[in-house]
Amino acid sequence: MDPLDRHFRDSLAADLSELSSAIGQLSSDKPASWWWEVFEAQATSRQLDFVARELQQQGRGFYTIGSSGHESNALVAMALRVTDPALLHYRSGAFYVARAGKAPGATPVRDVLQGLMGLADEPIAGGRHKVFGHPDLAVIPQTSTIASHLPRSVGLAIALHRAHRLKVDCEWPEDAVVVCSFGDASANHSTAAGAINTALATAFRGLPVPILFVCEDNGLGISVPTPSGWIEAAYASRPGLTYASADGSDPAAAWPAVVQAVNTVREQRRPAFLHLRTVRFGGHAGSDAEISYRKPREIEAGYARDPLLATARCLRATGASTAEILFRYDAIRAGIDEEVERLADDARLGSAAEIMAPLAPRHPIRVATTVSELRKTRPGPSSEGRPRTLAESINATLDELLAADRRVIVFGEDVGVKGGVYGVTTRLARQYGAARVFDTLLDEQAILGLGLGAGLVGLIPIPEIQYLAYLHNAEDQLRGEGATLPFFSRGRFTNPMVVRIAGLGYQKGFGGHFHNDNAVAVLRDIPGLVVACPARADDAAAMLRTCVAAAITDSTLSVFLEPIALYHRRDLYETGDQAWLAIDHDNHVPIGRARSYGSGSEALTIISFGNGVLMSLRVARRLASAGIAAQVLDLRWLAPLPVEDILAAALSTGKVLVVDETRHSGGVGEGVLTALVEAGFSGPIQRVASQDSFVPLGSAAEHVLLSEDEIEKAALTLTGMGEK
Ligand SMILES: Cc1ncc(C[n+]2csc(CCOP(=O)(O)OP(=O)(O)O)c2C)c(N)n1
Ligand SMILES: [Mg+2]
Repeated sequence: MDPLDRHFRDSLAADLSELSSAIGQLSSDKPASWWWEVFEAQATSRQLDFVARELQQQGRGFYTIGSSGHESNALVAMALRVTDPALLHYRSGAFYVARAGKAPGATPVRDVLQGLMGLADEPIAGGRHKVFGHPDLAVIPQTSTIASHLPRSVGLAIALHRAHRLKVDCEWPEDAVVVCSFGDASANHSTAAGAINTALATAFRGLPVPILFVCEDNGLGISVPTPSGWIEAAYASRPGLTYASADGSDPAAAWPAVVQAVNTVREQRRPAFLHLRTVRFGGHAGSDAEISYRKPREIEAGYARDPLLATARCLRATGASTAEILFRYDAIRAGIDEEVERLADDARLGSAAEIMAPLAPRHPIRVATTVSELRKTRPGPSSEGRPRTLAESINATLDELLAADRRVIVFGEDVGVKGGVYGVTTRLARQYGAARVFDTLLDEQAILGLGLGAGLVGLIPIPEIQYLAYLHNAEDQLRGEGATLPFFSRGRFTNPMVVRIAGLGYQKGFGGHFHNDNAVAVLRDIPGLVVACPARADDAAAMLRTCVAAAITDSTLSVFLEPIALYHRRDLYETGDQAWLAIDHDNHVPIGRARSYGSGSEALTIISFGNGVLMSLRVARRLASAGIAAQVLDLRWLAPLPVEDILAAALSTGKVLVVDETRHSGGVGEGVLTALVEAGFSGPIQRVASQDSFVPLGSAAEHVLLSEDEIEKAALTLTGMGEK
């Protein structure tokens, strides 16, 4: 028998003789039925922890991080409504069961067991991960990355009011409280610190931020102690943050603090921090031998703070007998065992296709229809008619999309009154108001977190990341949070979003790595993520519409990578030719389709994207004067790559030069070459790319960034005209 189980039974039995006087001191205005509800949730969670470890030993279960010692988080669920969105710590098992207890027909035991056993019928992740989540319980599943759910939670709280104000169909009621729980070590993570700061800074400006932070403080992060008093020191006196402290080992005393915290958020629509002091039983996980870093005395001392025992004592104070309590405790276990047997033959995920189904649903025809609906709402000349630069075209298309669909919001650093560092969002804030086009804090995690939360409330967020280099410090919000949500919720929860990012090199006169960053590898391997990279104004308009339509139709998460150096470019070949401007002819550009400059009857195909398209077209003209015709293929989409179009273009000319402005290692060109080789293309292939370097200041950048001369030289070599 697990020592914790033994301790609970023994202590309860001992209470018969010893605790009659102590029981008299317990005061609670709650009736017996209420305490039974709490006990039910806590004991179910506790017994599930025991069962999780047994299942693992039997090779039938795959997850042993438990909630034992944290079960007073059930009180938080008791104080909230089933419709309050919850993003939970992995030790919030009793919260989950308590919330399910408020929803008729819910099956928390089966849900958790299916998760532990990795079964395909598990209600949220379908066997993809062990998470707490349920669409009908407003529990949004979380990843294992500690604290990474906080930016989204804060974003959800901020976006909730915006959605209602904009009269957008929103899944969560207007007076909802967003609750997010996390551990004490997690509270130190910069992601948590940043998110809490975002909540406070936003509330400081007078905006509603109805979020309850629950720090389940067990004093340990795996083996590392959190100094006693630190959480209180860090959060008890933050401006605008209501702090409430509750001892989880004394649920009767904790309850008023929990209620006060919830009510503050609900009524005042501002953040509160509930410091729920807990204890951790059974080590960090089944595999963690805590005896290697904790003294046996310390471990045993924790048993005295068992919340389940404390609730049992409250029950006794209401008149319940020890026998009744133990009977219920055992009956819960028996019920779990029966459920395990019922699930014994249930299926696990059986194929890559089944596993990947929720990753990136794509319905290109429906997306095309959505595009035309968006266009119908706003006919007229706004984004068509005259030749535009890339920046003007993106601006006009954002304008069009904002006008066409009230769910669209545009935000980021300096995108509001200033209209963006490069003027891409100019005039939009004035036209659509601060509820829809607005500046954010200078924190990329907060920007993406707001986008992730806004997607959950039914908005179509178009956040801007000011420079590609500054995506990297927040990239996990896309990778770990955004892209995984449909995967871990079978598409039930999604975060449609189009993240505009200004990036890539060749900004003459404005140098240095951070404004010329060309690292996109980190985006290209994120499953399901679409990466668009328009080079010209007409493509930019069409591709932006496609991304927004895909967000609406398929909840697609896209990155829209805008080559800064092309924003205001007008000329292609010669000064004043204005040949880089383009008219938006409203052509639809499906995801994953390339654009060809040329017929395919040329001597070679140059495959490129972004700045490389402009450089390649210029080189193609030089080649033409040397009698060599070259087709230029603009990939337009860096993920998924337009493999069919790449192959067709390669086969049509028989020779391929890949022109890649990103780095030689990990650059986009690697993917293009691989696609060709895998498709069996056997003609000659060459690749030119930028150096494996950061980009230096000023004209020194030319030494590491791919140049037109290099492209030309490679093309001549490939066609047998170059130096031998
Ligand atoms: C970003 C990140 N870094 C490291 C880990 C590995 N890890 C998992 S849990 C944990 C400790 C978390 O402690 P705390 O927040 O106090 O939660 P507790 O497990 O004590 O409830 C660590 C380091 C992780 N999951 N995510
Ligand atoms: Mg901890």
